[in-house]
Amino acid sequence: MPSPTANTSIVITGDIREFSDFADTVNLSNVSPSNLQTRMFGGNDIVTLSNVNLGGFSNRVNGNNGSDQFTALASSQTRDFVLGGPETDIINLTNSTAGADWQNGNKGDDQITGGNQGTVRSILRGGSGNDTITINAGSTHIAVGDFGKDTYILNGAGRLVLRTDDGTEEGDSNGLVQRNAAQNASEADIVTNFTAFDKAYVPGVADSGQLIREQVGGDTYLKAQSFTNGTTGMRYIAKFNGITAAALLNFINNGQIITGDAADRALRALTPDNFLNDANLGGVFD
Ligand SMILES: [Ca+2]
Ligand SMILES: [Ca+2]
Ligand SMILES: [Ca+2]
Ligand SMILES: [Ca+2]
Repeated sequence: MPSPTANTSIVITGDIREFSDFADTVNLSNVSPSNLQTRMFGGNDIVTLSNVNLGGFSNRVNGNNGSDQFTALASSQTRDFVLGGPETDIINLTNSTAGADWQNGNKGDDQITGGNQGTVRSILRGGSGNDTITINAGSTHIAVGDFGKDTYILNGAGRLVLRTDDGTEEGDSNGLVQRNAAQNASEADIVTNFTAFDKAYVPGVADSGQLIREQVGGDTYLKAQSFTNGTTGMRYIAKFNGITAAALLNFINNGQIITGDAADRALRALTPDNFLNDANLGGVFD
């Protein structure tokens, strides 16, 4: 039951706060406590997260329907759990300096940007749709595009989980997210600025011997035609912009493109409960 009044929330139970179906503009620092599970409901909401650190995830907020925008206050030190919900959302926590945030765009073509910090990684997920995930310079984060044609912009250091036919379906607040790799080159994810500081995990592929490289111009597609769930036929895992096939082979040989059990474990570790309990996720992304 949404609040009947824009920019105003009601607490439904002891743990759930609900704003209105209108376009709310809110600063969660002005509501107390700010760590209730907060639903923004319909409308194009503009949400500034609270900078009050209450332990655990200090902001837990879902934009729900509408094209919603989420930002943090300057130098915010909170851990946050932000879901865009359906439609085109922007979750830009550049102002946050703590990291260890969970940012998931869910359905729609979303823009996800992680906090500016040195070593504590956030999880930046696109959900379904064609999402853009940005890691700012000087930061390191885990980036998961999920289904759709996603673009990874690696100005900092990334730990990418690329989608393949790995036989799993990751649930989110809006239901299942399909993970299959692309059948056509034009539908493949795009990775930009992949360097010696980045790693990419390829779950659902048994070993690096299954990986195929196809250079087109100055860019190289990473492909496979055999997957652990039994899928056969060529699939496009991602396009690495500005990377030659020889350079991509070097990344594979250097252990920066990770397949097999290590990649599957990394994907499976990405649950909110795991992450809340251990922001380092047992070190599977080191
Ligand atoms: Ca909304
Ligand atoms: Ca939304
Ligand atoms: Ca999305
Ligand atoms: Ca996506």
